[in-house]
Amino acid sequence: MAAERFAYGPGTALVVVDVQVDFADPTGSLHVRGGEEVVPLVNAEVEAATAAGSPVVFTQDWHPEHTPHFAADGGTWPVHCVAGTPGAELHPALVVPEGAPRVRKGTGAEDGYSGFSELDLASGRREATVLGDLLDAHGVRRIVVVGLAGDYCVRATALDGAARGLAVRVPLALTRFVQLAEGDDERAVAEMRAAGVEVL
Ligand code: VGL
Ligand code: ZN
Repeated sequence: MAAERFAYGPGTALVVVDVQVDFADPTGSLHVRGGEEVVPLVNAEVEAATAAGSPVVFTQDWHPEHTPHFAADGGTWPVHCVAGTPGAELHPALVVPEGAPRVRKGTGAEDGYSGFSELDLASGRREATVLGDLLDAHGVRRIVVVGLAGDYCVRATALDGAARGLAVRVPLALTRFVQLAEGDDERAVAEMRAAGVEVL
């Protein structure tokens, strides 16, 4: 794959999705296969973006102990990224520039796959996180979405970004997929491309 680099600058933000211990570390409770491999690559991207004056935003999956998002409470997933626990921390090897904003999602009874919004599973209502306003405040028109996982939070963030009218890029080298079902990676890529996301 071409190691093409996004032309970073103030109008372009780097959104680093959920590079947290539970996803990115082999000891994590919802380890995404190969997640640890993206950490140094994401670090290089953070450095390139920062050097060019791009805002860099970090998202964190940030759940209560009980949520319909977890299998134990009727949902899909093993318990992961419980607010304030070590598993919810950003991966210790991840470079986080001082003052870089963190957007926490899935904090209530929601599926918080997208960095931009949360879906309340009980009411079916979708509510915005601070990410959209934050990017607007910086005059951002383009985003690069990297991190974990390609078939869930990266995909949902990229789709929401495109729906907001942003130009969105997803470099596949900087993500990994959960693959609950075989082919989820290809389906996620196809869905993103169909929505106008540039998947590299
Ligand atoms: C995610 C599954 C459950 C993700 C979050 O960050 O992609 N996946 N919660
Ligand atoms: Zn989650």
